[in-house]
This record gives sequence, structure tokens and C-alpha cells, in this order.
Amino acid sequence: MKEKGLSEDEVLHLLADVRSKDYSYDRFFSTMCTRPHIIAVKAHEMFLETNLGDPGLFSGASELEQTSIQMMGELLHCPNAYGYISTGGTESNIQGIRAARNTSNIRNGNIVVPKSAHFSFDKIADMLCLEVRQAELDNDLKVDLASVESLIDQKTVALVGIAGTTEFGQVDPIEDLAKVASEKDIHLHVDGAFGGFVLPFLEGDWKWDFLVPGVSSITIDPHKMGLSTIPAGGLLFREAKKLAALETETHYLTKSKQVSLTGTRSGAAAAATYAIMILLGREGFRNLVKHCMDLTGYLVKSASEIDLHPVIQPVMNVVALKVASPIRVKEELAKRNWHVSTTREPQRALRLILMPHVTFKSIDLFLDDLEAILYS
Ligand code: 0PR
Repeated sequence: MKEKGLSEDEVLHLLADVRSKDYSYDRFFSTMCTRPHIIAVKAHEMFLETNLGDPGLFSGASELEQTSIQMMGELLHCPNAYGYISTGGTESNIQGIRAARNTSNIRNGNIVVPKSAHFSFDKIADMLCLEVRQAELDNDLKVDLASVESLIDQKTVALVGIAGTTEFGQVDPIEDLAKVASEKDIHLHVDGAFGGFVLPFLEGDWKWDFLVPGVSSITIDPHKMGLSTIPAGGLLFREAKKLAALETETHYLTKSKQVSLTGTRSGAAAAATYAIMILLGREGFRNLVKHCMDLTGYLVKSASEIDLHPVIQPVMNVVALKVASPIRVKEELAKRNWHVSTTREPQRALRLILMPHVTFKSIDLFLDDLEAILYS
């Protein structure tokens, strides 16, 4: 830090300069985030200085957090859900499993996750000292129930199902997992970080949330398909005692107990999440998801015209396209300022997320470049 500071204008110029080095969302097919809705940005700004780490000082922000959780609970068929606004899917997954472990009375336990689980579960293994057992997937890339059952033992503290896998957007057979979990009295955590704001608005009769008896907790991220600002995650429990299992005594704060992983945390994310949900309503989200699914259908159809096909028929707005040498193709696309990612072996493919910032035009331009890379 220099002795003498700069003028505000100089600082802003420097910031704008650096910001111009960031790529634009217009060129992203790799991300599960998107530009936040303007109302979310405004709400975020209004509540930026609030601190939910000491909620008694910010009862307004705290009220918005509770209302956001209640609205997400309604969406997931449990209006009386207990939870909090976290920093994202990783924190929600960590805390969901921590609650399961803390209420189980099992030491040196394990959890059974699908092989398709997000890497946040690797962090969980390390942080919570739990063995993470990976269950096989079936041909549709859903978790295989027999494999899950074979991995469960006396030390299993939680099963995990995914509603919208990171790489393929697939939904695990949550009802089947819930049956097994209920029979064995094991916590079932559903990772709906991505699918949480998609499945409730998708056509079809999806049974994956608290409507299914046996689902104990759900991760749902407002900063993905919820159009909220980063960092906004949601963690919801069916029962109060699970949330209570995360409590730490806080002694000198305005509330005597805290459930979040972080201490000081802005109320901005809660306000942004609240604002977007009341602004759009279910109808607005339904339209948004329909738009993303239209983009998805358009991409799949247009790709098939250049003989490219998805690994699985997309369930939500995630497409994994089979191409030769996906990593090389990804690098070539990056040279043309298109940002995609690839799925893992053994189904290595180009992974494309059709977020609201994508347009029909950008799909056309992208596929023109992809065709040129592949065939010329
Ligand atoms: N669970 C699932 C199913 C996820 O897909 C993700 C993240 C998480 C949990 C963790 O969420 P947080 O990243 O909010 O902690 N899925 C994306 C991924 O890892 C996140 C992402 C977002 C990646 C933007 C890249 C990017 O540019 O692929």
C-alpha cells in the first residue's frame, strides 16, 4: 500500500481497466452462474453492509433470510423448512452432511454419494473426516441403486442424491434412494444446487424434493438458476433438530447460537434472493426455465445438423456433446473466446450450460466456430 492514496476517479479507472480483462458472460457456455437480475443487484446494494453473523443488529436482513428460506421451502414442498442462506452449494453440502453426522452419533462414519457428485463432497471427506463412498452410475448416468445399497453399512451417516448433476444435469432416482434411507433410518441429502431452481418449473412430474418422505435436507442455489447475486446458497432441512445440530454457542453476540459455517456474512445475498423471488414469482421462473429449455432444444437440434449428439438426452439446460478430442476442442474454442468445459472420463464430452445469458444467436455463432474447428 502506498503512503498517499488516489482520487476516487483514479481508483475507478484502474478498476475498470482490470475489469476489462474478465471475459464476458456472452461467451460462456461453461458456467452455472449468470448475470444477476437487476432487482437482485439493487437489493444486494441496499443490504451490502448488513451482517447476518450478528442478526439481532439487523433484524430486517434477518427477516429477509427467514422469508427466503420459507419461500424456497414452499417451492420444495415444505413450507416449514428450517435452514439458512449460505455462500453456495459447497457450504450447503458441507453443512447438510455435517448435520447428518452430528445427529447420527456415529464416529469415523461414511457417506454414499453418486460417482457424479460435485467435488464439494471431496472437501467434505477431508473436513468432516468421513469416508466418501462412490456409487456407480447406470447407463443414463443416474446413480445405480444396487451399488448404493452395497456400499451402505452400520457406519453410514448419509446418502446423497443429486437433482441436476454438475456435468450432465441428470436427476438421480430420489424416491428409490429415499426408500432405502427411510428403511435404514439414514439421512438423505439431495444436492439440488443447480436443479433446485429448475425442476419445480420444468414440465413433467418430478418427485425429488421434500414431497418425498425420507428426504432430509436439500441444497438449492439462488446464485445459479435463481438469478441472485453471488454468494447465495440455500440449505433446507425438514426437521428443526437437524439445523440445531449445526449450532455453535456465540456468547457475546445478539443471538446466543449460530448455525452458519461462516461467522460474519452479508445479508446482501438473502435480500437479493428474496427480491428476485417476489419479483418473478413462479410464473416468471417458469418462463425463464422454459426459455433455457428452448435454448437447449435449439442447441441439440442445431448440433445434430453437424452430426454432433448429446451423451444423454438433456433433462435440464445442461448438454454434454460427444466430440472427438474434447479437450483439444475446448482449447481451440477458447482461442475464439468461447468458454466451455468438459465432462470427466469415461464420458469425456463438451459440457455446455444454457444459462439465461445465452442467446439463439450466440448458439449459432458458437456452432459455426465449433464446426470450423472440427471439420476444417
Ligand atoms: N453441487 C452441484 C450439483 C454443483 O453443480 C455445484 C457447482 C456445487 C454443488 C457447488 O456449488 P458452489 O460452486 O456454489 O459452491 N457447480 C458448478 C461447477 O462446479 C459451479 C460453477 C459455477 C463452475 C461457475 C464454474 C463456473 O464458472 O461446475
